[in-house]
Amino acid sequence: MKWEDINAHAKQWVKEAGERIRLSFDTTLNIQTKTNANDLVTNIDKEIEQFFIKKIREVYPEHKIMGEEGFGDELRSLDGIVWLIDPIDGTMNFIHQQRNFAISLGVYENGIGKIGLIYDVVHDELYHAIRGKGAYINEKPIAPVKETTVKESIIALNATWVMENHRIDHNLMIPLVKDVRGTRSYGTAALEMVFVATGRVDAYLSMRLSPWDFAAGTVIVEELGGVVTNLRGEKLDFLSKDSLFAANPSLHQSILKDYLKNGKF
Ligand code: 2AM
Ligand code: CA
Ligand code: CA
Ligand code: CA
Repeated sequence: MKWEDINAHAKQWVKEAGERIRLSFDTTLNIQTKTNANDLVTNIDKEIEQFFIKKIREVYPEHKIMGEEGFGDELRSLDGIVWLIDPIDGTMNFIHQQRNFAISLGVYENGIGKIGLIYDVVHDELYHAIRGKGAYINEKPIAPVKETTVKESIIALNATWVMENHRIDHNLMIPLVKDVRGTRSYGTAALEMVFVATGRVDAYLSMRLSPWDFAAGTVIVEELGGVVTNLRGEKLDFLSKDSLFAANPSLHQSILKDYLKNGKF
């Protein structure tokens, strides 16, 4: 019952936050930069994170909160129940396109993902899962992921990772990009994980993300039989930044073995 109750509250708050974001399309955004000129944040990112924190604190004062915009708690562990919140995932898309962004909410207990919600605000599509209870798009169940081979797969990754990059050996990505059926870049980690869950893409790779980017998506992808690790094939810890590699099981295995095994990620 506990997780159903938390999930019901989370769904209600996510819908309300989505309505606030839709209303913000008619207002002038206050846009600021964070770590670099292309790392953007708006007043709406901050307001939505504060909205969730207020709601959670009212109903679940004992829960802890990790939010991208820093209004939550400073966590040193994932003990207890922790909400991992990304108020707007895909802020650049939100600003430039008014689409291709989502709200991402994960609820974890002692580091284990229990609930994942990803709300595609513009399409009014709420992807949600409770561990062990199935995954849904709105109220419709999502089918388990299908296995694919590299040559019949579409993979999502950002084009910058295929260019020369100080963090990785970019030559490693070139054969993979050549061998797959196609590549896509959506600019929103949360929705890219949802696309793995629904089979719209077969894998998603990213070099560096934060726990709020992948917490909800991991619950949804794993509930449907997909595999989520970092690019070294190791489990994520949901307290630290890491690379990300989500895919159907057979594709995950073959990409790790045939393309990534010598990578320095
Ligand atoms: P964000 O929009 O919540 O910041 C863009 O390719 C994806 O990477 C988005 O999901 C974005 O989340 C995430 N991301 C993580 N760190 C980022 C950074 N420093 N700058 C821009 N996007 C970042
Ligand atoms: Ca951001
Ligand atoms: Ca994000
Ligand atoms: Ca964000």
